[in-house]
Amino acid sequence: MSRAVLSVGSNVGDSLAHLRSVVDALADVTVSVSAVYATAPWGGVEQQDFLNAVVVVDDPATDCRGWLRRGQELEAAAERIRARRWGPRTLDVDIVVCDDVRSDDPVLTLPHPRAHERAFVLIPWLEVEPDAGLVVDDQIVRADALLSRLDAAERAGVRKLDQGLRR
Ligand code: A4P
Ligand code: MG
Repeated sequence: MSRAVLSVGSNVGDSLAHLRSVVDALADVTVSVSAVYATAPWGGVEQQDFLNAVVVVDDPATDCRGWLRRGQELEAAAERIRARRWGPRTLDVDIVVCDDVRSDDPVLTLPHPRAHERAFVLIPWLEVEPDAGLVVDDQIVRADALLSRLDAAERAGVRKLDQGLRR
């Protein structure tokens, strides 16, 4: 059994519908869903802005690998084509944390190795879990402290929208 924080993102096609497909598919196991945020692209690839959100899930029948698998099934259902690293995509489902698991396995690295430097993950996560914390360099650090370390420009690139994901 496990509880996971999922970061979902899309910048190709009907992005809101792609994010909703995750919330719809995981409705039975969803604990909380953040607002939707329009976010400037992270990672240096010139591309359209993303929509991002965070979904917290909890299911006795799903382990951490299971969340990865379910995320990849949803990516496949959104007809995601793996082209360029950090490039445009219909749907990306990343596992930010899963229970207290720490792993450097490239198939499932936990916590997600770049979550702590991404305002598009930290801002929606803090909205649903204001006391969230994350292990970075062997130390647990509050997500709000991680966010305050980022450039102001990075934080300003994450803007909350009025549309929600739950129906
Ligand atoms: N993998 C390992 N650990 C994890 C984990 N914790 N969660 C493996 C999910 N997957 C994990 O991922 C490559 C491999 O990572 C998978 O096979 C999985 O087993 P991928 O999704 O196929 O490749 P990718 O997404 O192109 O690469 P990467 O490094 O995962 O990219 P990211 O980190 O997902 O970044 N800017 C904004 N504003 N918003 C975004 O959502 N997303 C990206 C993609 C770039 N810039 C963005 C956004
Ligand atoms: Mg990914």
